[in-house]
Amino acid sequence: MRTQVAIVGAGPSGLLLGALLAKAGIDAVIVEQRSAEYVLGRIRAGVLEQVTVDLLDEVGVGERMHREGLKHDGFELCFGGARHRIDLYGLTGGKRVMVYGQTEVTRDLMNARHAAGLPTIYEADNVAIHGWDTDRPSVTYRKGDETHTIECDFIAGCDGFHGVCRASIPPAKLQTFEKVYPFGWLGVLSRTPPVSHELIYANHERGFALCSMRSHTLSRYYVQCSLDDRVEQWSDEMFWDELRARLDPEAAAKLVTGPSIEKSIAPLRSFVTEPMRFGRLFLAGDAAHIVPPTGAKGLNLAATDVGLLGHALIEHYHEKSSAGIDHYSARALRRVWKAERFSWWFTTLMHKFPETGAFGQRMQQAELEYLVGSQAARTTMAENYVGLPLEG
Ligand code: RFL
Ligand code: PHB
Repeated sequence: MRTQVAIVGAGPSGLLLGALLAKAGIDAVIVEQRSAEYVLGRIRAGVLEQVTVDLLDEVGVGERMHREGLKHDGFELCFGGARHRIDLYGLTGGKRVMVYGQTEVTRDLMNARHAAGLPTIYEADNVAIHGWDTDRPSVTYRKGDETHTIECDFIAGCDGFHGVCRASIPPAKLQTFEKVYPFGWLGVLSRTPPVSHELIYANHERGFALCSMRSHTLSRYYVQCSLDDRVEQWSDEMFWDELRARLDPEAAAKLVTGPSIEKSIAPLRSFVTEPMRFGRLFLAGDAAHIVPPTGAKGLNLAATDVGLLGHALIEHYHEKSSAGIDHYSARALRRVWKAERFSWWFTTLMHKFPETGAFGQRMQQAELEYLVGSQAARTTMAENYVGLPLEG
């Protein structure tokens, strides 16, 4: 088989890149190791920046998002037993975020791809990339008893943190930067109305908590947990008790609980690979970088990476210019590092770090009080949360 761009991974970055290329008449094949149902079963991000919303509109899959997504003009910080609002809309001159789950974004992109008859190979085994440092790259995979080869002009590595693309680069050709946090997030999805109409990020001496949502009837909650914890050790009742204990009295009293329909533990990590291009291979999304989820930036960075990459490839094919693909890595990394900084800062501000002791706790308290008392500090936080401009 021959195509112009072989995309490895059918998560949000691979599917969005496929949609951008298809709209420009560029051929692409997506190869995914899991089944479509498995990909849709992963409960992950919930908050979209305006740039992500714009990209989904650009490829024509925004209709359901605009109908069912929830526009949020602010969120709340909870500490010392009280909540304080960050007025995103007022502080950023009219910007907001959209609460619409990654599962739904993925479903919309998958459905559009299927309806257009575009090729996605699910359940591909032994996916491997070849010749990315030559003029004739290719991707191979096994399906049943047969090995298949896709010859292509470029390979897009959209295969997440554990994917094969970054792992295929000789270590001497890349530099990685990493910080692993000494805790995880235990997340629960439940068919209950959200405790509040906006998100609540809570700093508490027992640890961080987050109240989020997917709709008016579906809630998503998280509590900071130990990396040694196992999901099976956490009954629903224990989870609700712990969440309640970390909220202010009013939210704790209003919390509606119910059976969990999904429960999982995610480790927290900051990670960046430089560069994001190796000859004819481009990395995008979680394949190139990871942020801790506190700033809600992971999916948004994945979307802006493929926005830059998609437009660069279109420029290459339509205008015979390599400027976009030559600058892709540097342009993407500028934005990546700013989101890394914000996610690291927000994580550090909100979580319990046993090793920093009482001094660390007082520093968090002082910074939180400074934030709620200073419009300048709140503006900085708000402009990062709604998403920094694509360039700059
Ligand atoms: P994905 O979603 O991991 O998709 C990669 C795909 O590649 C496939 N794959 C392979 N395919 C073929 N061959 C191989 N060898 C392969 N290896 C892997 C995988 O099966 C998969 O289908 O990466 P992508 O597309 O770059 O998307 C990134 C986002 O998923 C991620 O950044 C976000 O979910 C992060 N994130 C959040 N981001 C936000 O912007 N806002 C949020 O509110 C937010 N909340 C979160 C999050 C991530 C979380 N977890 C669980 C890590 C909350 C959580 C709890
Ligand atoms: C989520 O709804 O899953 C979510 C929301 C905000 C975050 C992280 C995760 O910062």
